[in-house]
Amino acid sequence: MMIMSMHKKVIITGVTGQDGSYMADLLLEETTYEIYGMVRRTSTKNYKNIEHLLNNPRFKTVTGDLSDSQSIDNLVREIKPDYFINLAAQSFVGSSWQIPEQTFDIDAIGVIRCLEAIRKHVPNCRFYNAGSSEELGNVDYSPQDEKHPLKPRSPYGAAKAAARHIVKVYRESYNLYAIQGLLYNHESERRGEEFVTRKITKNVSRIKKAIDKNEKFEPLELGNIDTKRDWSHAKDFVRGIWIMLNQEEPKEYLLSSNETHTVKEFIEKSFKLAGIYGTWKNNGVDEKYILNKTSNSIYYDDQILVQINPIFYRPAEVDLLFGNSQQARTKLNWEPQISFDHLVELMVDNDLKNS
Ligand code: NDP
Ligand code: GDR
Repeated sequence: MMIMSMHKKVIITGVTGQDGSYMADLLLEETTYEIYGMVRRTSTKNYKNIEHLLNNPRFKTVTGDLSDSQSIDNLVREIKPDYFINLAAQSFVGSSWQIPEQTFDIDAIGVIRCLEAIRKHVPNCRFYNAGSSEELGNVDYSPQDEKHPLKPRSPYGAAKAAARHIVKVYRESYNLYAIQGLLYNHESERRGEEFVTRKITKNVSRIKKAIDKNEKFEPLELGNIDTKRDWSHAKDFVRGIWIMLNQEEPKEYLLSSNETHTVKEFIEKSFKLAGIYGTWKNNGVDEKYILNKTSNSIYYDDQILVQINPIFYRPAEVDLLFGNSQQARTKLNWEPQISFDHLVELMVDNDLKNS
């Protein structure tokens, strides 16, 4: 494969995912660069998030896998990218206890594979790796800033923390522009359906449809709903990543909304936006969100909207994440545009319309 171009070239891994697809959208809109979206071989294509890009002449899919160093090396050698944005990962914290080796292989060793290819073939390429507030784990103080120690609580968090160290080692050893942002939770209409926000909004839509038709419905089942997260919209965060990658010096920043909310709050807001009102009863594993009684349906009596299923509990939980992104706001002139309330609204509306 011989690739000649006047335009700068960007490799985005994880392009079929939430952040990768928004990053491709952003760069196609705001730059003239050529985007190489790395996809991995799957039996059934999962191009839902990038379908709208497939006819764009500046967007190409290329095949590679973070578990395969040869594939990464080949892509970097052939494309000679100006930017390499690594958004691919085993990104689900809950699964990282079931597949710890695979999680570490992709989320930590995979980063070495990218860095090695860059060091060898394109040392001037700017590299971004997706870091996470999960690296901070059971936090020492709130809100957390860039100085907070790494205290991961999951194989996923440990892998991302290891990646942070290796990115720093390569930056300092080989003088690479290699950084790992520290990003708090970000969600969207493209969020994977197993993450709690999307799981909630999809199920609110399912329950809303049943209620409208006077049909019985199964409750939404969740794990620990008292945990607190600092949620933003993914579109705001890919913009932050791009600004971070285009500074004079390679410096790492924390991106967050600077607010924290419980999973319970997310549940209540989502149901309310669909016109469904409930009341919490009991505590812990017996806690339930019960549909408020109205006069117009037999099924409206004691219908459970949400209940706890301990299979969704994690072996170790991160109870509270609450970021302080003041550095990014001051030095990068970055700020999220989409509020928590607006995020929930966008996600609920989208699922009510499309699922
Ligand atoms: P998604 O789960 O939506 O996307 C993950 C992407 O990685 C998918 O495109 C997936 O491909 C790809 N992928 C998984 N394994 C491999 C592999 N072995 N080789 C190549 N590609 C692979 O994640 P997000 O978009 O939400 O997150 C992007 C990055 O940011 C991840 O690294 C995540 O850990 C990190 N992060 C995310 C946060 C968030 O709140 N969203 C917060 C902090 C960090 P496929 O479609 O084939 O499965
Ligand atoms: P998180 O996101 O672990 O913060 O990782 P997730 O949405 O999975 O969980 C958030 C919180 O909700 C609790 N929870 C449940 N979670 C899921 N998925 N399913 C449930 O049924 C459920 N019930 C309760 C969880 O225990 C947790 O406390 C996300 C990912 O995007 C990572 O890749 C990223 O690095 C971090 O955010 C920052």
